[in-house]
Amino acid sequence: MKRINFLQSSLAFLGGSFLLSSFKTKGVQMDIMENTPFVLPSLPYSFEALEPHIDRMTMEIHHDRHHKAYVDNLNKAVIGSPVASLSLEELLGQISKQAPVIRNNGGGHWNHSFFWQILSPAKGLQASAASLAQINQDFGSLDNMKVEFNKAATTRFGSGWAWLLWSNGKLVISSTANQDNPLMDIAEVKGTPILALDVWEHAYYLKYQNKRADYINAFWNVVNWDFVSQQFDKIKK
Ligand code: MN3
Repeated sequence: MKRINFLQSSLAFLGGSFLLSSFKTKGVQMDIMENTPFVLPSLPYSFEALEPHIDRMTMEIHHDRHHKAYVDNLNKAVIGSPVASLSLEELLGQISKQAPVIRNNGGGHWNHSFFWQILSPAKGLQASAASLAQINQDFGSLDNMKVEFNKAATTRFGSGWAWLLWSNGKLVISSTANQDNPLMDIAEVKGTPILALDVWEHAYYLKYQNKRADYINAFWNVVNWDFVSQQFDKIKK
């Protein structure tokens, strides 16, 4: 009998409504032959949906090759090991005890699964009143938050991510190297992300080449503020 109870990714992504709790699902019981405790989620929109801000080919390669490789390599690394029974978030919370291959690919899987939900082709989305009030309290204004976020994204040397996260009772900006994230016990700034931007060159180089700042500016046109606000609301509950 196959006992597959994995991340329920396809369900979690229905309707563009992402359930972060799916990442917490302790459901990696599986038949060892199945070999897939972690699953590549579908994009909740088409590859070209974010054009002209993020181009079709970048999205296709980014999702189908880069993200898939993180999932495949993570599965290979955990199969048959005691950590195969942990949820992804549990794994990230004790990443200091894990091999680099799990840190890199586990982070890569979580970060990209989150990032696809941060993006949306929908026009006119806005931060909720509650999240906007918190942003105003912690940054002065939405524009100031963006300035600080852009700075973190621009100045992250090499490959990494920029974050807006809830940390110690307030919203803060941080950036991490490679596929690290604020959920990891080794993170300099730990907390719960509500907004993220991938600043690896693979995320923008086809369209923007070395002009990372142009990619960062374009990103704000495709932010899914509904999703961001939902992440904030979950934290405040
Ligand atoms: Mn990437």
